[in-house]
Amino acid sequence: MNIPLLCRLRGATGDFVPLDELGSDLQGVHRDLRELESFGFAIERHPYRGAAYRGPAARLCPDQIEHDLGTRRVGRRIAVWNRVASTNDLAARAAGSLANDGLVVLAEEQAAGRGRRGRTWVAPAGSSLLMSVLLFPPPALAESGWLTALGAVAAAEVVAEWTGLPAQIKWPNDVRVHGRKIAGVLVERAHGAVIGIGLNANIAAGEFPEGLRDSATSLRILSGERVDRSELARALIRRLDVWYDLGLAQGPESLNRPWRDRSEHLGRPVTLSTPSGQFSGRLDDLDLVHGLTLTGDQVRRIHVQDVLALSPAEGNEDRSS
Ligand code: BT5
Repeated sequence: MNIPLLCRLRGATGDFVPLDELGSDLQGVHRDLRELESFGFAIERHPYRGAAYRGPAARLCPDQIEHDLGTRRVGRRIAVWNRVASTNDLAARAAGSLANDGLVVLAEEQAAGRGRRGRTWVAPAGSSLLMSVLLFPPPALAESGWLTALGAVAAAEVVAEWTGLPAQIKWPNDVRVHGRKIAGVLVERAHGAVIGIGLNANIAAGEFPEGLRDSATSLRILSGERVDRSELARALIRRLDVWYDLGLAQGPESLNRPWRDRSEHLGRPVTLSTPSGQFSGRLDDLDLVHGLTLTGDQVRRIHVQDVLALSPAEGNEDRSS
């Protein structure tokens, strides 16, 4: 597919581009436009004025996602599937080969999308980003707490950028806007590590199952517009790559700042469940290496891996699971 031509049309922000500006071989330009149209891109043609971009394809476009991606590791290989059980399973299956480090698996639909502890992830076909990334992290980055934070930070940044709204991380793996969940992260470890991310892109309010209507949201609901999921996938892959690359170069601490900045809980009263009991206090610091600092009757440091659950100790803001 001629993606540079697509980019040229998109760059004209709705204006017509004369066909001779799209290439010197006019027959070739017509062929490339037909190919884009038959994939599903909306292109308007005019006999004299040329062609104008009118909207993205309804399905994910692998060529568009890969074009000029510019990442070092995440997205070195990209596989787009129509319907799978779970993208996490496909990514895990590719872990037999180190050459698949950075593999991104995307699907239009999951027959058995999952959350943590046997919960399900709901996404009408073609509505969301359902993405899994296979990585072979060095020991310092291999903790599931770090990998979960990586997925959550990257997803929150993309949501904030695309909506202009504050996107925050609810411990440990929810990305929320105004208290409603827009993305979730599921890290699974086998040989290698799989970071699974579900991000609600084009789900309309009425498309959520009854039980999620008050707790979930999507980019479409927040912005009032359908989003181009291929561009969204590119943005997410790039953010994952930036933070992972920084982690490789500078160590796990490098994710602390964005993780703290996006936390819903920092500076607030929380209750932590740990193997040695429950503790309440103000969450004064979040550090992926040194743990959580809780100030209550005394100051405690609790390692990220020892936090079984964290819940707000004030109000009733905890609307998603
Ligand atoms: C998660 O689990 O939030 C992790 C979700 C990870 C999904 C991705 S999609 C790609 C990859 N392949 C998979 O099979 N999974 C990953 P958890 O914290 O357990 O939250 C699950 C709960 O979130 C459910 O029990 C619902 O209450 C809620 N939920 C389900 N679908 C949702 C949605 N689309 N939007 C908001 N909330 C949802």
